[in-house]
Amino acid sequence: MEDEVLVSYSTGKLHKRRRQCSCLPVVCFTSLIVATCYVTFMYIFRKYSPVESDFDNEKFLYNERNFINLISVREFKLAQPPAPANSQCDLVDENEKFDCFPESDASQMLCEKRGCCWSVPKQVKKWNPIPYCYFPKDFALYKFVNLTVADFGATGFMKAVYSSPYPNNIQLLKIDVKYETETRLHIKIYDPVNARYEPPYPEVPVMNSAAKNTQYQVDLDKTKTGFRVIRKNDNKSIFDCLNVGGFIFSDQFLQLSAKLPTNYIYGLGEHRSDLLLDINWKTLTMFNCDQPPENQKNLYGTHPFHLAVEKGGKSSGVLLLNSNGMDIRLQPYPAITYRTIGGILDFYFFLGPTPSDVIEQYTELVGRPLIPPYWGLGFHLCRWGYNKLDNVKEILEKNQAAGIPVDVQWNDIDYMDRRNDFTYDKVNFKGLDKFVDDLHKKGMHYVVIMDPGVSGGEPNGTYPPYDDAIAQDILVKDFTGNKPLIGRVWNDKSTVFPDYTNPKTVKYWMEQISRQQREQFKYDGMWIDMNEPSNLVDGSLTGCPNDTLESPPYVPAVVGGKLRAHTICMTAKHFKGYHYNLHNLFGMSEAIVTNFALTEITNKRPFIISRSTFVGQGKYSGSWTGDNVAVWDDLYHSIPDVLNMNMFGIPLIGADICGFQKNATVALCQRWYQLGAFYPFSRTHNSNDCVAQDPASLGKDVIDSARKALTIRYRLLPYLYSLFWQAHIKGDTVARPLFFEFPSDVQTYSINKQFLWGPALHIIPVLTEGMTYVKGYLPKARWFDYYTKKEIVNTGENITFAAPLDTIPLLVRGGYIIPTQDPANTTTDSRKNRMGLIVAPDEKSEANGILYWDDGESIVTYERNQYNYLSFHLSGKTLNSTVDVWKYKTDMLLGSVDLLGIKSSVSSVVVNGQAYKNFTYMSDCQYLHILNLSVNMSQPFVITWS
Ligand code: MIG
Repeated sequence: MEDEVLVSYSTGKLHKRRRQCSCLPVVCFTSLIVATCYVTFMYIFRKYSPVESDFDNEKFLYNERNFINLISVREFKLAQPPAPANSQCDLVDENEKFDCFPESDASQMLCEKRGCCWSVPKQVKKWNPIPYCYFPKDFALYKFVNLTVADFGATGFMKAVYSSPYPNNIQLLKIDVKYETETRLHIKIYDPVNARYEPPYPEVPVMNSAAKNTQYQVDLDKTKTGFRVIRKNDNKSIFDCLNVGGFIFSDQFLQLSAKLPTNYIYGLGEHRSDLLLDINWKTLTMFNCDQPPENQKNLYGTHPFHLAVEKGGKSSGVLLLNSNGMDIRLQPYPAITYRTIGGILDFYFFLGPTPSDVIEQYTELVGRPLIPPYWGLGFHLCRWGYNKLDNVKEILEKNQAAGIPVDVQWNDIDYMDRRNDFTYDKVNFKGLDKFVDDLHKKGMHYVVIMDPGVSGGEPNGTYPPYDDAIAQDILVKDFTGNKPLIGRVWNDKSTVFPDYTNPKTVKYWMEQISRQQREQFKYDGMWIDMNEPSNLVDGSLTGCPNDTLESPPYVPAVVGGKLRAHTICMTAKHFKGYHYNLHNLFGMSEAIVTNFALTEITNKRPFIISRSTFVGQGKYSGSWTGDNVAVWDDLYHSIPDVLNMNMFGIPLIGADICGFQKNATVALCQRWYQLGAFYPFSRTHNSNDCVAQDPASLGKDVIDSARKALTIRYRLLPYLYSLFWQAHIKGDTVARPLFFEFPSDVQTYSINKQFLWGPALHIIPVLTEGMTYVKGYLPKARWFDYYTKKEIVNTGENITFAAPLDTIPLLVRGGYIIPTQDPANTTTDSRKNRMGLIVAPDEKSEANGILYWDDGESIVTYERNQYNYLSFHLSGKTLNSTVDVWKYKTDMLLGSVDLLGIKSSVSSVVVNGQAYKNFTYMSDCQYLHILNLSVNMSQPFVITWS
C-alpha cells in the first residue's frame, strides 16, 4: 500500500511508473538523467525559441507535445508562492476575497505560507463569512507557456511555477477552447500528459467542426491565468476568471473562481433552498447522499449547472462537467468558486439569451428528457408500510370509491420477502400477481421499489440475484479489486452492489427483472431508491483502507464529515474506476441500465423514478425530492425543488404529497393534494411509521380537495403531455418559474411560491395554514381565472385571490390555447373521452396552442413518426386548427370550447360552415362556452362567432 498512497489514482500510468521507480533503482537513475536532460533542454529551448513572445506558433505547439513524455517522468519540486506584497492584498475588496484556506485550521502563518493575504474583515460579526485568508490580486501558480488561437477556439499550455498547498500538483496543463455551436462554448482544462478521470456519462456530443458567428468570444491573456467569456452583443463578461481567485490543479484539489455577471443565480443542485440562490457566502456541496432535504446539506443528486439571469433578462448558463465530490461557493462579488476533488475542469457555457434558451442548450448537450408513458402523468398512490396486500387493496378501493382518479398503485420495500430485491412476501402479499393482473385489466398500472443492492446473506443457491451476480462477476469490488464490497442496507445480513458501470451488468439486471416479471408479477415501472448509493454502515462491513481516496487532502462539506459516511468505500472498484470518482454517477448508471432493461423487456416506454440523479439523467428517468416532512415549510419548498429539477432537464419530478416523514394533518393535506396535483409527477407517499395520508383515509375535506384538484389535472393532461413532448424535443421546462416567461420583469426573479405549467397555466397555491385567500404577483399579460373564466384586472401589484379550502387558484394566460380532455378515473379511460380547448386571447384577440398525441406508451413514437400534431389559432372571431401530422390513427373528437375574454355578446356560432346552437354566452364574465360538439379532430376545423 505504501506506494499507492503516493500515486495519483486518477492516472493509472503514473501509478505504475512510480511503483517501478520505488522498487527499481535503475529506473530511478534513468529518470534522473532524463529529467536533468529535460531541464537543460528546456532552458536552451526557451532561450533560443520565440515561444514566449509568439502567440500563434504552431511549431512550438508541436515541439511542446514532444516534451510531454519527458515531463511525465520528471518530478518538479516547486516551492509554494512567496508571501504576497501588501499592495496586492489591499487591492482586494471584501466581497472579492476568495477563500485561500477552506480548511478549518487557518492561521496567519499557514495562510501566508500559501502565498495568501491575511486580514481581519472590517465588520467582525459573531460569525464572519468573509475569509481572513484570501488570494492576492496577482496570485498565479501557473503561467502560459504557449497559447494558440485557431478558428475552432484556442489551445494553450500552462506550466506550474509554484506549488499549491495540496499534494501532487499537475505540472503542465492544457486548456482547450472549442466553439461548439453559436451558443455553446466548451473550455476544458486538463492534464495532457496523464489522462485523468472524466465522467463516462452523460455522453456529450463530440464536435468536429467549429461554429461560426458565435455569440461569445473568449479572452485569454498570456500574462494572466484563466480566461474570460464575453457575450459579443454587449461586450459583457459572463464568466471571468482572469486572475480571479486562486486557480489550483492538483491531483485531488482543483479550484477555479470566476466573477459572475449578476446576483441572480439559479440551479446548482441538488439542494434545498429558495429558487433564487443566496450568494451571500454560501457553500453548496455536491456529493450524492441519502439525506432528507435540509438547507446547506448535500442531497441525493449532483448538478453543477447554474443559470445566471441579468436584470433585463439576458441569461447564460454554466456547467462544470465533473462527477467528483465538490463544493461550490457563491459570494456577493458576485462570484463562484468550484472546488472539486478529482477529474478535470471541463466547462460548458450556454449563451441563451433567454432562460429557456439556456435550458434548451443545456439539455441539447447533456440529453433531452424522456417522454413518460401517458399513465405516468396520472395520480400515483403509494406508501411505505401497507404491510399487507389486503391493505393495499382496501385503501385503493376506498379512494376510487371516493372519486379520486388513480392510475398507478405502488409498493415500497414491504412487498418484498425480508426486503430482498426480486422477491415478494408470499404470506402478506399473497396474490400480488393476480392483484397486478387485475390492475392491468382496469387500465391501471403498478410500480415497485427496487434497491440497487442485493442481499449478500442468503444461503448459497437460494437467491439467484446474488448467485448470478457472483457467477457473472458484476459486483462492485472492495479495494483489492477481487472481492465484492460488502455493505448493509435493508437486507438481513449484508448487501452487495451490482456495478452498473460494468457492461455485463446490463444482462444481469435484465435477467433479474425478466425472471421476476415471468415468475412473479408484471410491474410497469421501477422506483429505484437508495442509489446514492446509501449504505447503513459507513464504507463496508469491514471498514475501508486508510488512504488518500478515503481521506483526501480536502474533504468537501459533506454530511457526516467523511466521504464514505452512509455510502460505500471510496476505494471500492467499479468497472469504470474508483468509487471516489464514480460515486455521484451511481444512481445515473443504475437508471441507464434500468431504462434499457425495461425497454427491452416490456417493449414499452420505461417509467423510472430514481432518487439519486446526475447531469443529464432526465433522458433516462424521473425523480422525486426524497424524504421531505409533513410540515408547511416543506409544502412551500417542494416548489423550488420541482422547478430546479426542471431546470436540470428532469421534468418528471414531484415531492411526496403530504410529506414523507411525520404524521400529516387534514389542513396540510388539503393544500398539499392541491399543489401536488400540479407536480409534473404526482404521487402521495409516506413513511411506515406515519398515519395513512391517502385522501380517503383523511376524510371528506381532503377527499374533496384532492378530487377537485386531481380532476383538473386529468382534464389538463393533454396540455401536460404536450409540454413533456416539447421538453423531449426542445428541452423546455414543464413546470417553470415565472421569470422563464417574463425574463425582463425583475419582480419575477425571486418568485417561487407561484409557478407555471408551460407558458399558459399559472398556479398560485396556498402555503399557509388556515388561509382562504392567497396573494400573488401577476406579470404583465392578460390573465383569466380558470374557474370563473373572468379576466383579472391586472394591476401588476400583489393581487389577492380567493382560495376556499377546496380550491387552488389557477389562471390562464392570454395568448394561449390549452388542449384538454374530459377526465376519468384513469388515463386509460380519460383517453377515450372528448377533447376540449380553453382559449384565452391576448390584447390583440389572438391565441395559439398545440397538441402532441400518440398512443402514450410505445417507444420512440415521435422519432418513428407515429404521432399526431395539431396547432390551434385564434384570431379575432375565428378559431381554427391545422393538422400538421396525423400518423397515429385514433378517433379524436373535439367536445367543447371555452372562449375567454369575449367582450361583445355572441348570438351565433358557426362550426365548419354550419350554424351551431349549443352554446352559452355569459356577458358578466365575457365567456363563450360551446359544448356538446363532436368535431373530428383529424381534419382541420374552423369555428366562428358573432
Ligand atoms: O431507508 O424504502 O426515500 O421513499 O419509502 C429508507 C423505504 C428507504 C427511502 C425512500 C423512501 C422509501 C424508504 N426508503
